[in-house]
Amino acid sequence: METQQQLDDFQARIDAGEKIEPKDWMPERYRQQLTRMGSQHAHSEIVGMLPEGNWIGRAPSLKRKLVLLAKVQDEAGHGLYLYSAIETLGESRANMIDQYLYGSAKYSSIFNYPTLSYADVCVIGWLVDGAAIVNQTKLAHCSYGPYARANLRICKEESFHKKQGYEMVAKMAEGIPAQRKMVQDAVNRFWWPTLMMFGPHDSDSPNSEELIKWQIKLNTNDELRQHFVDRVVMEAGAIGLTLPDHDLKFNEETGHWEMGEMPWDEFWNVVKGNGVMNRERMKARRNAHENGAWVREAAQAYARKKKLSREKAS
Ligand code: FAQ
Repeated sequence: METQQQLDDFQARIDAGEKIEPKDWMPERYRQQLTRMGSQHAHSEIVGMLPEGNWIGRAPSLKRKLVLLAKVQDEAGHGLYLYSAIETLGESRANMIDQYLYGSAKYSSIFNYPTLSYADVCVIGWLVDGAAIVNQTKLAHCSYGPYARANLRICKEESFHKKQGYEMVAKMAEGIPAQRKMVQDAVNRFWWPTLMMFGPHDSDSPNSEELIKWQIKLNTNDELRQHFVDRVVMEAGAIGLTLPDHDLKFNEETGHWEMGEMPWDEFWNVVKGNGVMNRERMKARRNAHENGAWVREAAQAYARKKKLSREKAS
């Protein structure tokens, strides 16, 4: 039973900007919400390796292959930081992974779109990593210590991802007409799905109020989306690319770029598992998990053997 006093003391700690650590008392609902959101974040990083991994063997030069290989490997690392952080809330990694591969846990909608050309990889670096940074820079200051620290580390690597993406997009944008066409086409296809990464409008976001009260989220979905749009409009203009939103216009009064209405039906369709690539992504992840069972068993057997020999020696 949680007493009102416990809840009030907890809220006072949050309001004072204190970090909550794994052994501290916390409301059960705080634990559940963080486990839900943080584990979905971890799953997204892991699924997120698939669209770009598809292009490692086909990147146009050794340099581009090396950069892409390093980036995709970083995403695996981000997944691991996040699973480790969320495990401290009491949920086992095996359960979280089970929930996502065979249960109802979600992962980011953006990874259910195909990567049709190499320009898609460049645009993912610029836009998708760019959106992830806007979101995660805030999460790096969230109230739960392990999740905040994991996001801080992720952001350092993610900012390299974004820079390499923008550099590639800029190079293509100043290339021959076929390259400019290819990169503009990638921007056109990824623009709206990238904006959907920030989640539904605030009025349709059932979790935001609670998450903001507990400083798990520091900003609403719409606030972060706006921040991202304001930044990207300038970046696109600087390299001569257009964004596929005819309603995009600058509001002198607010100082923000107003955007058109997003294709929300498409968003909910993808979230419900009916996007172009949902089934293929899940199949690839389940296969990888099942085919990797022997590696996990071998690693556990090795750890057991090491433990036994340490115990014998002491
Ligand atoms: N996709 O009430 P809200 C990356 C669900 S990492 C799918 O607003 P909330 C790195 C939501 O779960 C990208 N589902 O939810 C990378 C909820 O359903 P539930 C991932 C979505 O939690 C780059 C329902 O809709 N980042 O990209 C989405 O307050 C390049 C109602 O929504 C994170 O996960 C969506 N886009 O806010 C890797 C960051 N949006 O669970 C490779 C942490 C909403 O109640 C290459 N997460 N839903 O059944 C967050 O900041 C938040 O969870 C939001 C959603 C903002 C995503």
